[in-house]
Amino acid sequence: MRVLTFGTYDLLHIGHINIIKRAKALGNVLIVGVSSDKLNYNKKQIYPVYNEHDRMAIVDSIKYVDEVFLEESLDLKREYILKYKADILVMGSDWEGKFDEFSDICKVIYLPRTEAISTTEIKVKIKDYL
Ligand code: C2G
Repeated sequence: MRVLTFGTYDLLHIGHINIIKRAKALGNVLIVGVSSDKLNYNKKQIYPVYNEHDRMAIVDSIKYVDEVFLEESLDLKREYILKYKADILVMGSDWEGKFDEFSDICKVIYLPRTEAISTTEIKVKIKDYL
């Protein structure tokens, strides 16, 4: 089974690893769409701390990940699911219900988020510490 998931994965933390590990356990090949710098800027008006090349290299070096590609737009999910021949789309529970429209071409699974950690919280912590 081919599993596909998406995310920015900026300042990689245990919440990211937990979902990637659980996503891989649902199949035998895990493909990760890493959201581009431009996509993030358009969504949040802020660039990630690590650029897209570094984020892709970091995610690609995780032992559960078989393949990475650059997710250029939030509106191309259907195209990516078809292109990468995904059997399962996995997203964190913060996206619950948002991708149900793709259940005509693959299984859509939302996994619970890891509590009490996020890239935003890490940024705030570092800022306060300094
Ligand atoms: N995540 C998690 N627990 C956390 C933080 C993140 O399980 N404490 C999960 C998210 O639910 C997501 C993945 O880790 O599935 C990547 O998270 P982000 O880098 O924050 O990416 P996100 O903003 O969800 O990007 O096209 C999809 C979007 O770009 C998704």
